[in-house]
Amino acid sequence: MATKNLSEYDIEKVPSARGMKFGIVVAEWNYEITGALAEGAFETLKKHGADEKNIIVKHVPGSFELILGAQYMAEYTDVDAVIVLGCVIQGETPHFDYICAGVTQGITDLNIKYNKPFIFGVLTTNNQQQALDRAGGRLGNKGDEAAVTAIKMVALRNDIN
Ligand code: DLZ
Repeated sequence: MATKNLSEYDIEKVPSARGMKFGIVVAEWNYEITGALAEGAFETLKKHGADEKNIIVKHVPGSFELILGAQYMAEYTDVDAVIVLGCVIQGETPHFDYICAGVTQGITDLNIKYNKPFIFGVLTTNNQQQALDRAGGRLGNKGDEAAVTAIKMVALRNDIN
């Protein structure tokens, strides 16, 4: 099965992000990748109507710190959704597995704890090329996908609430 292009989506199905507030937490580890994810997310939010002043971008050292960074964002700001962006590349030790498991569970827990969308924009790849392909390369940008997901989840909350 061909891998989906992460930047291709049905634009008609994306609600307006006007008036919505977003936090973006970006891991500095593998910044060549995560910086591109952040740029993609930021531009996609703006493209759909979010105001720049309603997008807070903060950095944390590595993907493991994304969880607490995202929690700070929820505790100390009034954002409607938090997008977490990181890139964990398989190395020679099991470190990869521990970080991926920790971040995945941590972000899952935050969704429930805060009753707010925390969007998982963490690339977990076998090598650098796979990450580049998904950070604005031939398979699009995971940051774009994360931004669209965040908008849709905030719109869902607004619709139901
Ligand atoms: C230590 C480490 C390693 C080996 N690999 C990555 C990685 O591929 N991607 C990433 O975002 N962070 C990595 N880190 C850093 C950890 O996420 C964390 O910052 C440190 O273990 C300190 O808690």
